[in-house]
Amino acid sequence: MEKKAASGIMLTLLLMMLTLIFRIQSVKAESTIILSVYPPTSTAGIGETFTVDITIADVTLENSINGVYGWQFGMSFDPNILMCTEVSEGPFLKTAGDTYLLGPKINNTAGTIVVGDALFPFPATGAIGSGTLANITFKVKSAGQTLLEFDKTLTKLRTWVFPNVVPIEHETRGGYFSNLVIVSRIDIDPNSLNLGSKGQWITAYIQLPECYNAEDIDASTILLNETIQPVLDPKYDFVTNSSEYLIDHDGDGILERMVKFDRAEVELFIRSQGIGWGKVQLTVTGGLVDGTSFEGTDIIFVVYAGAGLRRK
Ligand SMILES: [Ca+2]
Ligand SMILES: [Ca+2]
Repeated sequence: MEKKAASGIMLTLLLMMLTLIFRIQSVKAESTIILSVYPPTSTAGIGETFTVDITIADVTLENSINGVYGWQFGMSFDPNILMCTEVSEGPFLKTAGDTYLLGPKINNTAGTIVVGDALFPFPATGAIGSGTLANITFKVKSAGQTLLEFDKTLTKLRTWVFPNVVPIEHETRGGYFSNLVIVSRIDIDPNSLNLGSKGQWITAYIQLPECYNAEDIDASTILLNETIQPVLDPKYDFVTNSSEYLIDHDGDGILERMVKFDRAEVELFIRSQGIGWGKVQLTVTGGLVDGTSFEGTDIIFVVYAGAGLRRK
């Protein structure tokens, strides 16, 4: 009886091994497992902190052989710009069992992080699906930009195929941090604003320095004097049609991003500053899709005809 049971187990194991070998050979045909920094771009002011997730996506029993049993990643950043203050374990691996976190080893002089995590004891199957491996918190030391880059030799995924620990193929996608403020040229139309007069819009043309592209401006981040959002309603063609919002208004050969602000809102803001006549400095701020900020100012003249004069 015992012998029969033992040979039965052996046969099952043999079949398992054969299946696994077949799976190992077919790994490349399956979808790719991707480790990423999320969000891919971050920004924060000096002295502030921000957190990124290290995520894993699309682990299946096919592309990981038997699920993830352990992960490790190495990451580098510019230590002049950022300081890593904390690395904590994410929930992904715990979905398959108890885990043991190795590290983190944070070096804020070199700008490196190494951390690992393993299932212990080994369950029958590792973690599959998508999720977060770890959360990394950085404190911003100075203005600048840096990649949050995976160290490919230190970044590993492992599965377990009895009796061996086997590497899992994967790809990595690093992140990017920037808190640079690039000075841009802003032209606001009209040049003189008659408070109370008719007209629907105040238009701003934003031209970035040459190494940047106005196309990369994220309109939803734009603010006039840190208060007023531009019109973003997609019912307007100038919001959705790039041939309307990307134009070379000043004719210097470089495209500008055009946005329109609600004229009544801008007027209300100017009045709330107690300005009825004279020069007003308007500042336009915003961000590019990669997290870089821009800022620029223009001066317009406010002319106020006065309520009484206008009415009759
Ligand atoms: Ca102007
Ligand atoms: Ca231009």
